Amino acid sequence: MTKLLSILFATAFGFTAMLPVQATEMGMMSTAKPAGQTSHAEGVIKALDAKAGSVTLAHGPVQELKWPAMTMAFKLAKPELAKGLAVGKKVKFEFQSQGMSAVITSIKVIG
Ligand SMILES: [Cu+2]
Repeated sequence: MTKLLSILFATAFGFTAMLPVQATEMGMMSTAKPAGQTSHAEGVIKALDAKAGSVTLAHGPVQELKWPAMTMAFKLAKPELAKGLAVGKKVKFEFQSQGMSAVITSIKVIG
C-alpha cells in the first residue's frame, strides 16, 4: 500500500468513525426536554371543580420533573376527564407541564 492510499484509508475511516458520534449527538438533541413535557404521577384527589376543569391533587414525587410530593392544582385538558373523579379517590395520571403549570391529559381512578 502506498503512503497516499493509507492516508486516504485513514481519512475515510476517520470520517466513518465520526458519524456514529454525530448521530448520537443528534439523538441527544432530539430527546432534549421540550417546553411542554409529558409526565406521570399518582395522587389523591383533594378538591375537584369539574365546571372549571380543575382538580387539586396530593401527588407523589414526579421523577421526570424531579418534583417532590406536594398538593397542587391541575387543569384538565378536557371536561370529560372529570368523569368518575371524586374527592378522596386515588388516581394515576399523565400531564403536560410548563414550569409549575400542569395540564392533565389522562387520568384513571386506581383506588
Ligand atoms: Cu406538584
